[in-house]
Amino acid sequence: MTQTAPEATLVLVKPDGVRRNLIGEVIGRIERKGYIVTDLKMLTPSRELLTAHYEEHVDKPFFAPLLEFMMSGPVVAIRVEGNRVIEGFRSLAGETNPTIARPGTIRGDLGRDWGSAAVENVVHGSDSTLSAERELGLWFPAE
Ligand code: IDP
Ligand code: MG
Repeated sequence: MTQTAPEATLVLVKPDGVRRNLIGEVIGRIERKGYIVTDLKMLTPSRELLTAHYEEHVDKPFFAPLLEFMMSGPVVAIRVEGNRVIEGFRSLAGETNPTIARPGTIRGDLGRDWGSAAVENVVHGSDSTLSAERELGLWFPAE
């Protein structure tokens, strides 16, 4: 039986998740689902990295607060592998807005509206093959 190489996605534990000591909780859910962590690092991202990462949102009204939030402390960047992991992690993460994200999801169980200008929702996950490749290249550049 032939098998294709597993898909990879970029997961970020955002600054709110790190501040609230949820790194292990997020990684635990990824691992219990059966996906494989293949690379990981902690860093406080630069404005340049975040501008490239969130390029599709540069013209949105929430872009400036989003960058301030994402630069407000360390994040954990994780490369995760598995068949259909891009879609699978988005499903684990739940909807963008943590107020209405379904219970059972990371954002639904662990997030809420804290009244900040940027939506704080614990995690990021790539939304397509193209963005996963682009984002993994930004956060885990080849040496
Ligand atoms: P996603 O993270 O679920 O893919 P996107 O629409 O790509 O959601 O937005 C990127 C990030 O920007 C969100 O995760 C959230 O932190 C923030 N964000 C999205 N929409 C808003 C908004 O309307 N106001 C403030 N922040 C937002
Ligand atoms: Mg997105």
